[in-house]
Amino acid sequence: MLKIRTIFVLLAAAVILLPACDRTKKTPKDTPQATVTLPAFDNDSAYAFVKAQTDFGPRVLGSEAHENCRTWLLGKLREYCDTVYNQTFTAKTYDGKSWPCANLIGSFGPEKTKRIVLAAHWDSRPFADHDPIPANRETPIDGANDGASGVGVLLEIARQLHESQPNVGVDIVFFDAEDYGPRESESVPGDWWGLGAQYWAKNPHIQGYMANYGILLDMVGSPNAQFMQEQFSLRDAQDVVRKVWSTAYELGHGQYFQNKPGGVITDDHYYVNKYAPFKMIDIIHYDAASGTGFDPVWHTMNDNIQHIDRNTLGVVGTTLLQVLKNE
Ligand code: AHN
Ligand code: ZN
Repeated sequence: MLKIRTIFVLLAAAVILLPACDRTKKTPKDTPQATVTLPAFDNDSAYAFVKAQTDFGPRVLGSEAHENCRTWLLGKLREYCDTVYNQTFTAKTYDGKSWPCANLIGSFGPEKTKRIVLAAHWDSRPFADHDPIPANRETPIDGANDGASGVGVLLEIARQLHESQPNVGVDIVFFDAEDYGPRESESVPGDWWGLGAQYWAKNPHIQGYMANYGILLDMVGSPNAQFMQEQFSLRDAQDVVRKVWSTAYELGHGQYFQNKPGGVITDDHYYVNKYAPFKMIDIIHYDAASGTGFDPVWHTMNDNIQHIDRNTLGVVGTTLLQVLKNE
């Protein structure tokens, strides 16, 4: 009895005294306050993820680098995501060849019905057909910007979501066989670009798979990139374009995400919009002055890690994290 009463008295005293103690214990101004850490996109980490891919060498279909990079990407997805799918398929390219390929999918909150797809392609182009030096035009490219930049941003997003998940479900999709289209000098009728996206849109990783919308990243690593509003995205999902561009504007990234129409680009999102039951937009660097509409290094041997600006990766990654948080 006495013991219980003693404990009670002590507890009561503590309740009365603690707030008083708090008032007298002033926190010095230079002492960091205990705060809840919100997920923050790490530009350096995203850059390291881009470099890790280019360090394998060109991730061209059928190459050892392609296979090694696939293994590495699967490992990273398994480290960060709740569920991972290795969707293998055979890609038949315009030259009559067949290649073992894989779309790689990492899901967060697989039980959630409201879902957003974030995508990029992880293969790189087998020939630098736009290189200014003719002797380089049969050489495979690193694709630091064309491929690896989007994957790098999404791996960093996956790393952040592993720490703190948004309310919405997220599926990160790395498409294979995007960039084995015919050379500029060739004209081969048919849909030879975005073979992985075509396969996934027709054969989703889960039967009856549905998302609210998708966002594709392609060439998101150039210094001072300009993301104009790609025109298939405007045609098919103008509301998503508005949402992403206004989020970027609110974050102070209006210089990158410009409120102007850009190119008309048959990218992976085009095939998702054609074959899947939901719409996807494309965040892609647009350069009206380059002649191709893309970055001057596009499909050249200069599309390497030297050309990647971690700040641009950060602008895109921060915008996407905010879009997810707002859902
Ligand atoms: C063309 O419009 C020829 N290609 C757009 C798809 C692409 C290639 N994205 C990156 N490389
Ligand atoms: Zn390309």
